[in-house]
Amino acid sequence: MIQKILIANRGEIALRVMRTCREMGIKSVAVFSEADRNSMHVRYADEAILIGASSSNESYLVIDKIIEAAKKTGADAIHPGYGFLSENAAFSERCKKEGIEFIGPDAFAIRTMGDKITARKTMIKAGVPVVPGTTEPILDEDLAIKTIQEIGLPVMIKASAGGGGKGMRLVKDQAEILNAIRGARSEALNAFGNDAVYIEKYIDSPHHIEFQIIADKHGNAVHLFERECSVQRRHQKVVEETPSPLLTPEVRAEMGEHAVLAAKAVNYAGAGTIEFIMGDDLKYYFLEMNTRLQVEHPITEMVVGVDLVRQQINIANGLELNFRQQDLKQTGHSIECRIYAEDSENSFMPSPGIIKHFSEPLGLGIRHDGYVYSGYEIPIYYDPMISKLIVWAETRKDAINRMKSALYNYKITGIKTSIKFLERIMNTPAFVGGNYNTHFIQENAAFLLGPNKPNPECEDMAMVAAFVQYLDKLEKTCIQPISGSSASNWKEFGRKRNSIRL
Ligand code: MV4
Repeated sequence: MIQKILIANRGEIALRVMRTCREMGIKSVAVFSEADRNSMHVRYADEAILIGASSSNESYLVIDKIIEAAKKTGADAIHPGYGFLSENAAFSERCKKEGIEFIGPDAFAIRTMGDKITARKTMIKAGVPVVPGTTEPILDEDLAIKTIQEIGLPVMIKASAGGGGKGMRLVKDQAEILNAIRGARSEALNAFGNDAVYIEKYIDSPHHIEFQIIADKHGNAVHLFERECSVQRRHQKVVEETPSPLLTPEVRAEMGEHAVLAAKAVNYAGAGTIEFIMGDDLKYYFLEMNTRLQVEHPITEMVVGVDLVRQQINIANGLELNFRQQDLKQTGHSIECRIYAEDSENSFMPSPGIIKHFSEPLGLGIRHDGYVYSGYEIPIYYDPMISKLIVWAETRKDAINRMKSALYNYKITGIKTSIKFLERIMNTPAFVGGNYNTHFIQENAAFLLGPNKPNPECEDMAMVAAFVQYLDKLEKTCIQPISGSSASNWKEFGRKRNSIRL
């Protein structure tokens, strides 16, 4: 049985995993970068190991350093959290080779689902509905044009190595086809080192609905119902809720069965998520599988009453699931709001810096998964999400009211946050009415963005800051962090935007 877990992550998710470790009597090991010396996960863990410089390329993404830290501390398992190495097949494989339990799926499942063309083929074989489209990479342009004529415009061209919105092109006109394919292929090659692209029929204004699944190493798999994640901005989720206001009991049951089939098709073990897109006609299609614990997992925990991290650890220990599908039900309603260190009044400019005062809301049905505290300086190097506010109530209406109240009681000074923006979402008629899709933020922009007009200059700076992380990943960053400066480097990135090759 696992005695000690190294958490190969930082921020709120590192703390989240450690809390369950403590409950289970399992020791926790934190790893941290230079920028995270004062981070809460370092203080909370039983042990902590410095693994390198601030850039995640030199710390949280370096497999050798994580493995070395696990060996040094005698950790028998590694929990990767989300992001960083969580969906890295080579990392899962390496842990196995080193005799360290990877708390997540094996390399086969990660690889199969990571390659979207292979995932589509696997789903078709398993009887899971996929978006009408191709199942082989587009190599021949004439054939592509013919195929698109058969599918019918509009279509989406997607990178097989992509996902989460990266490397996608919408094609509305016949005349755009060739440019879109060539553009998508070169973009994909550049970003992923793989230029395979495929074609899907475009589903207009879809809902994003995902199913949580867990599977043990003995072939048992169940779903823990859905999460409605249609409130997104630039492929970043902002609000998630469960149950989905859209689903009927029949469609929910059928989607759940398809989600379980999807997991079984790759001999999945662990916690995972099957993403579907759904049209207003309630027709749904497999989009991709996330082979990790997700940011929004708490709303499932609130409504189903299962600790997903405990389940992951039990599965890693080789235990059988101790419940069956018919034992699970949804009780009440849960909503999660993601709090970002960004200025939603000002084109979502990143807003790192020192937190002066921090006090989170408390009370019945309120859960706060965070990591920042008064006096903490939010580093520029990582994701700007600083916490997740999760509420539970008996009905959707009560949950919205509880969320409004909790947001009102959430006080953060010293930096800008998205709290006001989230309060506006909770007051938007389409959200309150439960009739919204992935175009929600776009369609309600005037109401959501308040009196300030978007500033194109700021949009540009926010884009650049977001891009720096991406470029960093590609080892193409041409900006050096300003060492020893307490000034916000995020703003510096904005000022230096002209020096970045985009
Ligand atoms: C689509 C689509 C419409 N039709 N595919 C965006 C993220 C990536 N996972 C897939 N995405 C989409 N794929 C077809 N065939 C629309 C989107 C999409 C979207 C999907 C889920 C949540 C938010 C979205 C926002 C814009 C576009």
